[in-house]
Amino acid sequence: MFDVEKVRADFPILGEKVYGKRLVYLDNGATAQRPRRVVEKMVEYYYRYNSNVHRGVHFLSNRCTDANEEARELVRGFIHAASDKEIIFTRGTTESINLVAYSFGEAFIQPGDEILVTEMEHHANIVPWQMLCERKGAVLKVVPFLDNGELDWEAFGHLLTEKVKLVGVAYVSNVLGTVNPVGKIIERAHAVGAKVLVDAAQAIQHIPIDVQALDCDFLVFSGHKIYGPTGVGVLYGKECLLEQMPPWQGGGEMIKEVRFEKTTYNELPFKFEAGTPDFIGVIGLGEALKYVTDLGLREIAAYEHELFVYATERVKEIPGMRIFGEAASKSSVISFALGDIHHSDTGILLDKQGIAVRTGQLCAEPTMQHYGVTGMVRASLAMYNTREEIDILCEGLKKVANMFGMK
Ligand code: 7TS
Repeated sequence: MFDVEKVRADFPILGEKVYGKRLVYLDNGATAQRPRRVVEKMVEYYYRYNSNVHRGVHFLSNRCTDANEEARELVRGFIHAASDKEIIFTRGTTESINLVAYSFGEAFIQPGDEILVTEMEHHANIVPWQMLCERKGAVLKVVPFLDNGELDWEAFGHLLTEKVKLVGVAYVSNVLGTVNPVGKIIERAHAVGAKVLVDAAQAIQHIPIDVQALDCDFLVFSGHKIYGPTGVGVLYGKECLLEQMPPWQGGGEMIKEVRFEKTTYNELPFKFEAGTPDFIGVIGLGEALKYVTDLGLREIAAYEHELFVYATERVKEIPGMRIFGEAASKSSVISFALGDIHHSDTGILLDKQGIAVRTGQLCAEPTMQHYGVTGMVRASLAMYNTREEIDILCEGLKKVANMFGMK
């Protein structure tokens, strides 16, 4: 049984008040909160063991190195990768995608090749590919989505030709909440020889992931959306591909031998981890994954699904409500407009009631353009949210509607 009150007690911030009102935090898609044990683990390492990794002979350095590599093993196990060599630590989803766009691009992309992304991607899964296309004379193609928020499967079929070398797709859209059929996409892409990068930034915290079962070539996520620290993220890549890709940053730790005539590179995963990494962040991420694993991702997913269904039903009851994205398979995100009230006004008036939501373009301008809107209001749920908080959101929205004279 998932005990939400017990989970909430692990997150000190949830007991905070804003403007004298109890905080209702519904901006988890932007960043989730951290449980006490993640912060405490990091504090412990800062206070007792801090020392640079992979280079010391002394006790502290070895302790941090071991903890850093234990965290790598935790990530490997969490996403069921075949080897620790396939787990690269980065600053986050954005950096992971940029790494692949640069390095995969250098190794595999020729003029005229195509990169396929979807219309519902976050900017982080659009702009690095545009930069790659500009650098290499490749072409970016876009799979549209239908008004209900589902991918246009027919269009995908037409666009997926042998020219496509890589498909970049969000597992879960940060705006529409759509859970894309990544397994099917990967199968189809592989049939024409294309590789697939799965952006799991909004999936890792909600859906159990097995990269070997999915057979994805790359999968990326950020620590801070799965109750870990900011400034650390993961790139999973198949070893055979990572082996063929050049390093994207040069510096300490990514080398085997440095000579002015020629430098040779370290083995995986270190080839892609130049410089001092955020090892305390990595250790914090490992603790966050342990925390989630202890609670049980399946139990979390079941609780969140039930809460999401309740939230969708309640929000829909509000007169003048327009929800963007009603895919058959959806997760944890409800983006909407309330009548013709500007999204910022709705957000600010909810904020005054202690309710934190995100407003604006949600780093997904093409998705906004699809619906012809300048922005949306988004409530995004985490495992510690409750039905009571959804009720507070709905009451808050009704107050906003009243203030604008909506019936
Ligand atoms: N991809 C998706 C699907 C995302 O939702 C985000 C962040 C990113 C990539 C980038 O992650 P980062 O950790 O590197 O910044 N999404 C959001 C959001 O929806 N609101 O704020 C950040």
